[in-house]
Amino acid sequence: MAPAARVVTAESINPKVLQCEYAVRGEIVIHAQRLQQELQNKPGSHPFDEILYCNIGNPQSLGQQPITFFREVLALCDHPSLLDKTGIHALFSADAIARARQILDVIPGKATGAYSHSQGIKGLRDAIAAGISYRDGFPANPDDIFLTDGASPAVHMMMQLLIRSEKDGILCPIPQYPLYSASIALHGGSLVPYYLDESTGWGLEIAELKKQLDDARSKGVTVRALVVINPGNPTGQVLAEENQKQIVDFCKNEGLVLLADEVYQENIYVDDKKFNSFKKIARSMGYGDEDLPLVSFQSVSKGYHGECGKRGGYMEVTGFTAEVREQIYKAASVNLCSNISGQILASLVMNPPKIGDKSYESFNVEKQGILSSLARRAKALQDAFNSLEGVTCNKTEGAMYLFPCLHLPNRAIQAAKAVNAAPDMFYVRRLLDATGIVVVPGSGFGQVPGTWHIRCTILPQEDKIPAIISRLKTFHEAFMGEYRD
Ligand code: DCS
Repeated sequence: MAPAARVVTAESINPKVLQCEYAVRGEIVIHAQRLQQELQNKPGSHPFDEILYCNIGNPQSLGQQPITFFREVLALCDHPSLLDKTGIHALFSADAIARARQILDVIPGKATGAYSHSQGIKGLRDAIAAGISYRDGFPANPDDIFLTDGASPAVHMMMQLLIRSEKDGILCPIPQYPLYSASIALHGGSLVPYYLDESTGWGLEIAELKKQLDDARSKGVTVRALVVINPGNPTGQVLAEENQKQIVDFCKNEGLVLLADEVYQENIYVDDKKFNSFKKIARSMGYGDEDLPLVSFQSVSKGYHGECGKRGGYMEVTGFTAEVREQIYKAASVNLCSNISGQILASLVMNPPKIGDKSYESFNVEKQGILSSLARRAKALQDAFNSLEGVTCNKTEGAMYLFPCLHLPNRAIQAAKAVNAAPDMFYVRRLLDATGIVVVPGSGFGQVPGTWHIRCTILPQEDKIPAIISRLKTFHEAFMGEYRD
């Protein structure tokens, strides 16, 4: 009997799914996993003995330890009968015990295994709003907070809300973190690119925003929102306050929703830059709720805590009408609720131990230890990239990545063409095969046509960095030796 025709084929699924791309977990990572399997099955089968994953911002997968206070509170919330055990004070710090009790008191039924309110547990939203007010010096409203399973679902929710057809556009930075391009593709909208200026440290120019906006409008696209990632991914720049004010004014004047991706707000490595939330900037300019629709995305995945697998985060939604807010709430309620551990972590991230609390000192040692190590790693890798022939690398002021530019010789570009690969993919593939180092080609993030980049995280543990640098240098010299024009 002839095999039955398959009911679902690549041709018959939603074309928007086919169209969507996500390079951070794309082809090169699949190849790396294959190499890892080969190394396991046959040690010595490659010129390296381990795969070094510098492709994804996933700190704990590379050995970063979780913050003790956060995990103590989580453990106690998840297993509250521990709180009644004798000897509990020998195992957990007094303020973690107090915090867990406080959190359990605001969870209906004290049960982390129960669904919560679809926006997230009210008492945790109160804590997050208090944390935002403390950070910004302007009030925050717990009813504006929507707790989510990380920032990703929050971004999808906003795209779902704003995109009606391919005639709706979203202004996105190029290079950008591909969640945005993927989400816009999945929701059937149009990505309107604005280019960050590499020559000025990935500057965000208002003239460029205006040019791209006018261009999109002239093609009949209704531009609905502007995405700003600050600190930047993959570009690592931290916006100056003046620049942020210009961006706020631009959105206000042009009638755009400002989608502020602020997930790297704790990851700043230079003394002359500081994180300012867009809400703080807007409020400091005297703009209230009615002046500007603004969404701020925050996540437990990044910062010094890097709790990616716990899937926690929130969006703070301001400047929308009550009617629209109801619709956002309805969309959130279709998912029932975000996971409770993630909700608890989001409340902790926004309200960590304070000076005077029992855990403060040890907490601060852990936090500063991680952040200062990340700053050293960023600097060491940045210097290494800049020391390579034909490579220039802007400073990583914040976030978790370097995005060096590869000025590749023509012969390398031709060699890439001959195997049908983009030149940055060709380089990344050769790097992986020779060294086991996994980075992502710049094309996955978007780049000025004709320029080639790679994105490399700063996350491998510090003791691995010298070996990574030396492998990188050896590889690059050999590569240039082979292809130099
Ligand atoms: N926004 C930005 C700018 C990000 O970099 C990420 C994750 C997210 C949102 C979503 O994270 P969560 O859903 O976990 O909150 N960064 C990806 C990256 O570039 N590497 O790893 C993941």
